[in-house]
Amino acid sequence: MNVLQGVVIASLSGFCYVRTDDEVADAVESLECKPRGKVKSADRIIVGDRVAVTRIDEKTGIIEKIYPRKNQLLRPVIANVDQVVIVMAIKNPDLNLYLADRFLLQAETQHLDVLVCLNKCDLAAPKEVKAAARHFEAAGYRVLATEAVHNVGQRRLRALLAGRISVVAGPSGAGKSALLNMVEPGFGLRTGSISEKIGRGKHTTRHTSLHALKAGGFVADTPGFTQLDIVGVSAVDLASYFREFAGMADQCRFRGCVHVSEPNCAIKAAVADGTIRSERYEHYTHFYQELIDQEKRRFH
Ligand SMILES: Nc1nc2c(ncn2[C@@H]2O[C@H](COP(=O)(O)OP(=O)(O)O)[C@@H](O)[C@H]2O)c(=O)[nH]1
Ligand SMILES: [Mg+2]
Ligand SMILES: [Zn+2]
Repeated sequence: MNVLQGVVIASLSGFCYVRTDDEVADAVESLECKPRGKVKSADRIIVGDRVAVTRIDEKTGIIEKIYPRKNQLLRPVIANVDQVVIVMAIKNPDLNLYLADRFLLQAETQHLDVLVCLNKCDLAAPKEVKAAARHFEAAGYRVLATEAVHNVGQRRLRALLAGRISVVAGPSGAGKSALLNMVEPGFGLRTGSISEKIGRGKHTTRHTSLHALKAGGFVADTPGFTQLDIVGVSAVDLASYFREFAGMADQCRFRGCVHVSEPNCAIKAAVADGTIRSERYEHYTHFYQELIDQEKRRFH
């Protein structure tokens, strides 16, 4: 029997669509599959799952096995995600660093690699782009300056997506779909202004699916983190999700210092001398308070 390995790229009305590893790069074909009975009862198959498939004919197959998941995002539901690409426009919509740090926090809580794309760089002076990039770089993140509509950053983004499963995240209108189209013009994803988006979308159900890249790997066409609540984090652990805090926290005077009102806090000292950016610290204290409020509500 011909058993193939592949990745579930979509799941619709009881069928899974599997892209097998030996699929020629240009083909958009996938096998329409049903799981064998014993597989079905064992676990729900989700997009991103690696599976073993027996081919029945040209177009269909049977899923024999689901391989263990490396991880699983809940919103959108997707397995085996390697990285999140956080897309922020420098203008239109205006760059919102608070929102960006919220996206970063979510990526950290899910233990995902992060790439930040600063998009629409054509709409700002280079000086402005550099200053924005510094916010992320100082926090320990890779930043790519892009112009989706002018193919700026195309080759580098392509290389960073190759061979991995990536999810894009970022505010509506930042250029997520445009960037994916830049990487792979064949995707033909819909792009548009925010006002155009409000008009449509209401009646279109959006299913999570993965698009295969020519260089190998996949990207999800649904925006990552469709819910921006901070979940699965306790206030006392928040600092561990701020990369640039990590190496310093053990120098605080008090064990269990949460870097808010304690004296002799190494994090606050680092903010004062400019080692940690004050915006990042400010956002930390916002999130901290939000988590404390959440915890209060839960226990009273
Ligand atoms: N000026 C400029 N416009 C862009 C750029 N990237 C995307 N856009 C435009 O921004 C709008 C929103 O893009 P879209 O990809 O739909 O954003 P999404 O909501 O994040 O998927 C579209 O009208 C795009 O043409 C860019 O680099 N520069
Ligand atoms: Mg889009
Ligand atoms: Zn401290």
